Amino acid sequence: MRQLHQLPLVGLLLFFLTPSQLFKTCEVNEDDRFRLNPLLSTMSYSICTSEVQAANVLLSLRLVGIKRQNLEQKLMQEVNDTAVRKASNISSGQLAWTMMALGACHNPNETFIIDLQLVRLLEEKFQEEIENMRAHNGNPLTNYYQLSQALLALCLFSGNYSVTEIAELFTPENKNYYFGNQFSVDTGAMAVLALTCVNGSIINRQPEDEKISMSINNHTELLIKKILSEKKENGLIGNIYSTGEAMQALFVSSNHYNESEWNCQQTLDTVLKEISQGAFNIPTAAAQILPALMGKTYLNVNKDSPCVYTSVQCLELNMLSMNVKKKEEKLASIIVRYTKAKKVRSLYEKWELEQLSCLNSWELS
Ligand code: B12
Repeated sequence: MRQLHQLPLVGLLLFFLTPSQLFKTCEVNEDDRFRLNPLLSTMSYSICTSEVQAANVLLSLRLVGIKRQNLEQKLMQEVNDTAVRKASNISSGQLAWTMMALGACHNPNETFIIDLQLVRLLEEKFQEEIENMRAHNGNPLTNYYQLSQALLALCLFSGNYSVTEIAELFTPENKNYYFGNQFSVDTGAMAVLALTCVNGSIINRQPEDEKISMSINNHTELLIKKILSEKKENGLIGNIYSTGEAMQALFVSSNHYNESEWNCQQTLDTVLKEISQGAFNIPTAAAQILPALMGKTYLNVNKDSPCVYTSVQCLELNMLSMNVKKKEEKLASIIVRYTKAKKVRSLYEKWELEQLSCLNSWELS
């Protein structure tokens, strides 16, 4: 008999309160945020060529709360279109990404909601992956990264899946975590995120559930060990492109390793250096590293919470201006506008400080 599980809101709440699932993040500090500009440029200025890329970038921007009105609108249209017209024809991971991008948070003026039809479709695609594994020597239709994405989205959007089946499928020994003989850090990290969500959703804690939960917990612990064993001397985990998702996995499972095993700050510093050297010139790669640098994970996807936008004047200003002169002109004109608006005096003072620190950091770099 298939054991079905859903994630009600209460479950989500408990999940964040359960002491065994400790979240510990680190993030780029405010003064260094301008160093993320190249990522935003890559995401902003490249024309999205694929649905996956659009969903990836939209998800990333919404998770970290960076509002780019035109870009977000365009991406929203593109991803919405995928959900409405192409959902049946895309892969399990593509559908998961699409749903997560649309459901990352909620804007009052948006009409799109993750409807039950999409969730049911993803359940079907997930089952097709599993059936393919049964029929074809353990090989899914796509790969384990996508299987994990699908599970994560199902968990986040209260889809049905069998926790018993999950505990069997996601054992760390599974060959699908490897390409050749190499452990895929990206795949392991995505699985950790999915398993962490699933484990948080097991709320009944009947003896049977308890056993499954422990087994999933063990898988997570072993996967985290494998991920950490791929840590390089400079702090990267796997390679530069897998580091963001590995960081997310480590954020959500800090109960599975000791503080001495991972120096988050060292990883951040190395990634920032790589960014300045142009490592992330593909939108998907930029989109995959950004959330972790802002202390966010894919588990922060929450269709019921309003989208919160961070102050990014500093980033915007740096991007819009090609040199200090232009920057000063822009600053002056904005200051005039702000000075006129006396009502927002305190806001203005805060903003002015941000601009000054922005200019300083630009000039120092
Ligand atoms: C699964 C996977 C593969 C599988 C893909 C086939 C399969 N069995 O599904 C295999 C093992 C064949 C593979 C091969 C390679 N991969 Co690969 N792969 C992944 C992985 C883990 C998941 C991709 C996925 O399914 N995404 C989710 C779905 C929804 O998105 P998608 O866009 O539809 O996914 C497709 C593309 O990503 C494509 N693909 C996979 N790898 C690559 C690499 C490049 C350069 C391109 C253009 C496309 C591509 O295959 C996916 C399935 O159709 C990602 C990890 C990640 N963080 O994205 C790495 C990743 C995308 N791969 C990477 C690399 C480097 C490679 C190889 C160059 C490795 C090598 N040295 O041979 C080759 C190149 C393949 C190519 N098409 O040119 C890098 C890309 C780095 C970058 N510059 O952005 C990633 C990010 C891993 C990493 N951390 O280094 N890969």
